[in-house]
Amino acid sequence: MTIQDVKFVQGFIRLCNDGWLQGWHERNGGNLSYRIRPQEVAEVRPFLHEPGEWRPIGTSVPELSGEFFMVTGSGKYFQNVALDPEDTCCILEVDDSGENYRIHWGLCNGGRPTSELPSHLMNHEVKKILSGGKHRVIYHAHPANIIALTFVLPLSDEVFTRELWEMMTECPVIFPDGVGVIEWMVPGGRAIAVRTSELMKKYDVAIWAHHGMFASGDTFDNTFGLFHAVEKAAEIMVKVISMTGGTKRQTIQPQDFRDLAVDFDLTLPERFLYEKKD
Ligand code: 2HA
Ligand code: ZN
Repeated sequence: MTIQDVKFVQGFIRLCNDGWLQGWHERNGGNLSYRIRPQEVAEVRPFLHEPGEWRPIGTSVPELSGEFFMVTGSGKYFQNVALDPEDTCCILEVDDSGENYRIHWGLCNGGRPTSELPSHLMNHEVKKILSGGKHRVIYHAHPANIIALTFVLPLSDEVFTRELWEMMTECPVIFPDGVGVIEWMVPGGRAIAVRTSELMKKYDVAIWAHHGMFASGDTFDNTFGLFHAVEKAAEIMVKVISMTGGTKRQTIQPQDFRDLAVDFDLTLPERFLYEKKD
């Protein structure tokens, strides 16, 4: 038996490879983290080694004290994760204060966890609390169509949510809470982590203008599926704008969304169902 026989490790690797195959991970773009269940920590325990030094996370996540995470490494390529998980990923532990981490497995040729570790862990902290412990996956990638839209649409949660919902009937079913958008910020630090985790209190998706997207979910499948649905809706929007300059001949109307909400037992916030001027 190897660590790759453990189910969550397989799910982690599969998501990385699926994201690579979608074209969302040029070079070392994107990162993934998974909050490991206690019984899963026990499953991988035989493969863990003496932990490394405690190092600062760069922010404070006291609700995650003592938790173990599997995360991708800084500068590592998603296309290589399936080929060599032990070089490209690591398993780390958060200390009691929630301010430091140490590595128990992986990054066997050196390196550090993802440069977006502060954003990942702050998002995990928010989602762990709000989902009652259900959410375990935080995924960041650079999907081209959603990035393209951040040059064209106003950077507002209402506009992005409404336009994406209109592109595919299933969208409001898949992300009924909508999506959040952040103006361009320097990546990798605490400031963008704080802004993103604020949005994660309301949404499962946060879009970083001219950079990419974060999604949170309970399972690898649901998190990837959510990400995929948002990016596909963005792709349709890009095609519509490319064909027409943005004028739709017909679309899904606010009352259509209200009818959908009744039949699908959804709560769709009215602030996304505004009347359009044209
Ligand atoms: O290169 O995606 O945001 C990794 C990243 C940083
Ligand atoms: Zn990025």
